[in-house]
Amino acid sequence: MEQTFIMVKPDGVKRQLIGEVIKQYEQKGLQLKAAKLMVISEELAKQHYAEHEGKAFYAKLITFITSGPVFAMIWQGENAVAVGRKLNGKTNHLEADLASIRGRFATDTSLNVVHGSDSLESAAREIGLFFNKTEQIG
Ligand SMILES: Nc1nc2c(ncn2[C@@H]2O[C@H](COP(=O)(O)OP(=O)(O)O)[C@@H](O)[C@H]2O)c(=O)[nH]1
Ligand SMILES: [Mg+2]
Repeated sequence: MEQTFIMVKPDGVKRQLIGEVIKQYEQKGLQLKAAKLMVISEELAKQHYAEHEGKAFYAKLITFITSGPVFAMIWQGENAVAVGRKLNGKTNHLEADLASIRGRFATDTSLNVVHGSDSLESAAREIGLFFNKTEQIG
């Protein structure tokens, strides 16, 4: 069993897509292990997106991800990391499969509705950044 960190980004929360995202993950058979609505601090945003520091879109990304509430979640299941990437769709909304969350709802590569961990290592790191042990269902 794997766990992955999935987050509805500020654009998705504003557009009332939390329920839609949860529905996709539930219908694909993953189990919800933790969830919370929160505003990301600049410090947490920089830790979460440390790999992108120095890139052209970095400043815009930090501003965007801290611009309003996000809905952070842990989902568990077989191949949860790969399933999450597939359900979310490709980063660039023009390349995302039209059946994926980004393919259906993203309007821009920056405003792409959801985040999903890209590996088991990232998932463990991101889960640790966002959730205490007491917030997770065992
Ligand atoms: N404007 C812009 N934003 C980008 C670009 N690449 C990535 N981003 C943003 O930065 C986030 C993190 O990038 P990345 O880890 O590569 O993509 P992800 O793992 O699919 O979310 C993406 O989800 C986008 O919100 C880009 O080329 N242009
Ligand atoms: Mg990524």
